[in-house]
Amino acid sequence: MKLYFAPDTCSLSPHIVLQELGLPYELVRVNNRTKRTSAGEDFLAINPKGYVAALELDTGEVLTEGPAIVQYLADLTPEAALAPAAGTLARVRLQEWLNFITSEIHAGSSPLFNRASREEALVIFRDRLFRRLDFIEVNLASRDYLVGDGFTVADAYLFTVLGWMKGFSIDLDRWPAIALYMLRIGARASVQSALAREAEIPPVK
Ligand SMILES: N[C@@H](CCC(=O)N[C@@H](CS)C(=O)NCC(=O)O)C(=O)O
Repeated sequence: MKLYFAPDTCSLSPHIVLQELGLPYELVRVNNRTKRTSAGEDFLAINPKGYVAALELDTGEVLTEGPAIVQYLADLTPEAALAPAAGTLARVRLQEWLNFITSEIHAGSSPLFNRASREEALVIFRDRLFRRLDFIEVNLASRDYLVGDGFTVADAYLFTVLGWMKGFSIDLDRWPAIALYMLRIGARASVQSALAREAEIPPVK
């Protein structure tokens, strides 16, 4: 499999999952501005949506959308228990979290990345994001992981998007359970290895 990634983006989530599962993969860096890849390809020909993450399977098919990619990967190795079995309520709980993360935190923080956003709009988006973080805080106050007793793909995704908050000058220490969670997940070997492997690949022009 080939994972198309860009540093400091949501592609870190499937990358962490690949590391957790110990599956073989090739890493291809994408320049999100020029849409060229480290392999010299036109990324738009691989993912016409033009964004990472994209996972090319050994069949040549390309999967996009982070929540779909991580569930596909988890189901390749069910014994790793990175997602409850499909068809169970526990799996739907996982999907409930993945959807919350993708729409409320990932997409919800997009305006904060946008330099053209007006100050009044930013205040509204920050306030909404803070309320979502309050909700996560309540949940993490009584447990170490989002779903069940162990690390799942939802944790890989939440860790990834919460990692952007520092860049928005949002100090996660305001939410103590989240701050501890970030330390706990960030210390995992999978996270460290994924970050190290991404740093090894030079920028693409
Ligand atoms: N809905 C997509 C969104 C992916 C996304 O937002 N990718 C960003 C990085 S986090 C990106 O590559 N943006 C570049 C662009 O849109 O041109 C998903 O959940 O995978």
